[in-house]
Amino acid sequence: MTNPQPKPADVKPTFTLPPLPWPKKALEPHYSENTLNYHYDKHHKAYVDKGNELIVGTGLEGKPLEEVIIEAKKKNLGPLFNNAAQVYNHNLFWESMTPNGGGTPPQPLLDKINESFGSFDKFKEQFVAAGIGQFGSGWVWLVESKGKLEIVKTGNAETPLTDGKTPLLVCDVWEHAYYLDYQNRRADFLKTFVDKLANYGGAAAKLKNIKGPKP
Ligand code: MN3
Repeated sequence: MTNPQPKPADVKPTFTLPPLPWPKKALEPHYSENTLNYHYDKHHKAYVDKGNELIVGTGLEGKPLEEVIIEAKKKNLGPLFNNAAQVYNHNLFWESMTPNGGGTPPQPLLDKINESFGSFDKFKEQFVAAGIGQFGSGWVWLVESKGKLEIVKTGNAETPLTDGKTPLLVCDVWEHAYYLDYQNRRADFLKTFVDKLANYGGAAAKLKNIKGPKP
């Protein structure tokens, strides 16, 4: 343990750990409180704390999270980018799951999924396959880009935000995300995610919120 530097009371940290959107047991049996005790309390919090350490002196202190991520990438601040992006990615991951998740996506998301992937079943197959195909640590995303939906996979902390795409839904495929509940069975975790955990209502709301010309 290192002693934290005293901070002036009026300086708010740039990165904060937002509360989970549901009680820790709410996703059981598909995603356990035990996993969240590590994944949220330890892993996610560590990215918040490390990000707040690394941002000092960069001129990005106090900027919105998305801006820090994009600027850190542009300026080649690798460690700051990694921690800031991991804060964002985990925030979105918690929002991407909900008790009694899965089911059929509400409109207008369902129409866009059908248009972009052929059918909801094909979307789920492609999303699971992308997550299985991400070698090592990373993320699988449903994003909006130029009026279309896409499935994107990224390695480590990488996020489609830096490519100008709007994330709607994300699944964490780092081993720490699923190992306690699923051990090495990443495919089972991904199938459970799309069928039982995914917050399609939340993704539909994010799609509706996209600014700019509607396709
Ligand atoms: Mn994680």
